[in-house]
Amino acid sequence: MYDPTHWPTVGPLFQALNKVMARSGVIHGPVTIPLVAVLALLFVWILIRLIRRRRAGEVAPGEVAAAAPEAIEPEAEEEELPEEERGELTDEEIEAELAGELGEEAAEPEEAELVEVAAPVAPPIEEAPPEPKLSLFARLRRGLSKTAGGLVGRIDNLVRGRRVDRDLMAELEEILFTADLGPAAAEKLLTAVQDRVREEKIEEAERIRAILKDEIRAILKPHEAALQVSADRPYVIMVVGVNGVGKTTTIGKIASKLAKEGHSVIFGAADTFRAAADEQLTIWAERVGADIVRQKSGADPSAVAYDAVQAAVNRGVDIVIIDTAGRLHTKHNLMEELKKVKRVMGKVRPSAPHEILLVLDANTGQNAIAQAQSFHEALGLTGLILTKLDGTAKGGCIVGICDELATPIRFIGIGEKLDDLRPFNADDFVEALFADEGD
Ligand SMILES: Nc1nc2c(ncn2[C@@H]2O[C@H](COP(=O)(O)OP(=O)(O)OP(=O)(O)O)[C@@H](O)[C@H]2O)c(=O)[nH]1
Ligand SMILES: [Mg+2]
Repeated sequence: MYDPTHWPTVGPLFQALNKVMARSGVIHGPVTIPLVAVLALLFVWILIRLIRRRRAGEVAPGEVAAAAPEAIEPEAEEEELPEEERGELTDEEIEAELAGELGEEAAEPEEAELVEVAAPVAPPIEEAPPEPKLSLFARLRRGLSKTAGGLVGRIDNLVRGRRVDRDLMAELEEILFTADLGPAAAEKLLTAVQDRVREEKIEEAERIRAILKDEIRAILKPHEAALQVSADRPYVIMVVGVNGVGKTTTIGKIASKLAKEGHSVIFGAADTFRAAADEQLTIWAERVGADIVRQKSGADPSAVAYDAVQAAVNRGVDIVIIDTAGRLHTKHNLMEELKKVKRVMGKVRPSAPHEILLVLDANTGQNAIAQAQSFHEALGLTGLILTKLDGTAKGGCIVGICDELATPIRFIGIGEKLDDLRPFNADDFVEALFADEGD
């Protein structure tokens, strides 16, 4: 039997425990000692774990004693606690503490904010590295390949391995007059070939190719004249042309170039005729970081143009570009409307518009010459832009246009991307047009 008198030296706690055990009659004798020892060890083990966790920052100071008995599943209990009861630390304090512990890593949210602020509002304009000369030429060549198929390709087929004779000259005449050059330019080129053949007594037909190349270069060369923005402010550019030739797209591309040169730009959405025309221009304004003046659909285009120039004056903007609705050059009233747009801008600034650019679609072929003549008569063009030279067999019309009009060619369009609008360079153009298949 268990005898409590055997344990006179133990403390009052053990004595009380012994009494309870003895009365219960369930546990007898020395079993009590190991049981107490196991409980004590368990208590010490829990205590050590809590201390370790506290050092690791998992338990708030002051929680150790209270947590000890239930500390076996502390994490589960923490999750169940409502947000406001989860310790004394607020979210800000936790962040501050993390910042202290993690050092630089804790600065991450601030960095993210900075990136957001610095990010451009509009999609970035691609900053492609400058293309090497060869690649630029290759792209123009690729763009003109169909043109070459139309004019130069036919000449190549004609002269290959043949001698100059009456038949050959008749076939050459037919090619030149059906190649979108326009009758005047075709006549001029034919006469030049006949003269050189006679003077130099040329017998090999293949030499005709070089003669034509020289003659075409001579026609195009005087038309090289890049767009130069003078010091007069605001510098006003008005863009005109028939429907769908690429006016609005070209305005976006020009504005992008000017903005990159450091000029501020404002658009005048004077195409109030076509639904969604101003939205198209607004998208470009966002892309290139330009301002835009627009009015409701159907408004008087000359009023929009007037407002745009006036806004540029008020805001000190460098360049105004006026987009106009596409129109057939044969429609008298629509051409009169354009004259009015031009006139009212002169009321804000007598020198405005400084540039009146006609956009021509190279696919139009010979009709581009008639368009250029009509727009020039009505407005007095200062420059031409020939778009869509990529993938057309009718690019030869550029020769006819240059032969008929003294107007310079400011740009050529060889695709839909931003950098597909290029200043016109006669040498590059002729080289690309006459490049051999393997080039
Ligand atoms: N392939 C090719 N497409 C072009 C070029 N320039 C413009 N375009 C495309 O031609 C289409 C018509 O362009 P817009 O700028 O809307 O023409 P627009 O003259 O303003 O048309 P309207 O305002 O309706 O008279 C668009 O799909 C342009 O992307 C070019 O050089 N090459
Ligand atoms: Mg347009």
